[in-house]
Amino acid sequence: MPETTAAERPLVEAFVGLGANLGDAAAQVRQALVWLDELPGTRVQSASRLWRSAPLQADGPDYCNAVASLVTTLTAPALLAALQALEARAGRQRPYRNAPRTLDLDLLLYGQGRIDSPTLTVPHPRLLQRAFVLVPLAEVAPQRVSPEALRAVADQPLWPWA
Ligand code: PH2
Ligand code: MG
Ligand code: MG
Repeated sequence: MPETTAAERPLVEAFVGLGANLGDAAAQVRQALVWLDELPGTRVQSASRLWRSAPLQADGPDYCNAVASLVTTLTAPALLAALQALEARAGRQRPYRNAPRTLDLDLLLYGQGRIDSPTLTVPHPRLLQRAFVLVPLAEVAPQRVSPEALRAVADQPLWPWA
């Protein structure tokens, strides 16, 4: 079978979590939103506000977090590879697990898809544990976040980025 071309593939709505806590974190998150919109076959439909939170199970400065809603013809593995390339473009280093980073781009949701491969799990496995993901996700896709899910992380402080 030949591979499908982008024109043949359906448009899928995907959600990406953005985070940074090294350098000018807010500028890097804003730059990443521009880069996401430039990916092949991809448009940023909307973005949440930028949020500040303390590192959760991690160290370093406060994080700047946001969530973007995309429509894309990229497959989930192709989108994941594109996100990793953008992290590298932002100078991301990985000295140890959950180290402070210039840019983190996590694929949170890919349509209604469920993916469990060695390299990709969708929905993101820690989605429901993190206020810094659920609160901005609820801004761009309120129907994808239940009030119970928000209540369960309400003890994690989060502030609009100044
Ligand atoms: N990302 C992590 C670990 N901890 N904490 C906050 N506040 N924001 C993040 O984006 C974050 C984190 C691993 O990716
Ligand atoms: Mg992450
Ligand atoms: Mg990540």
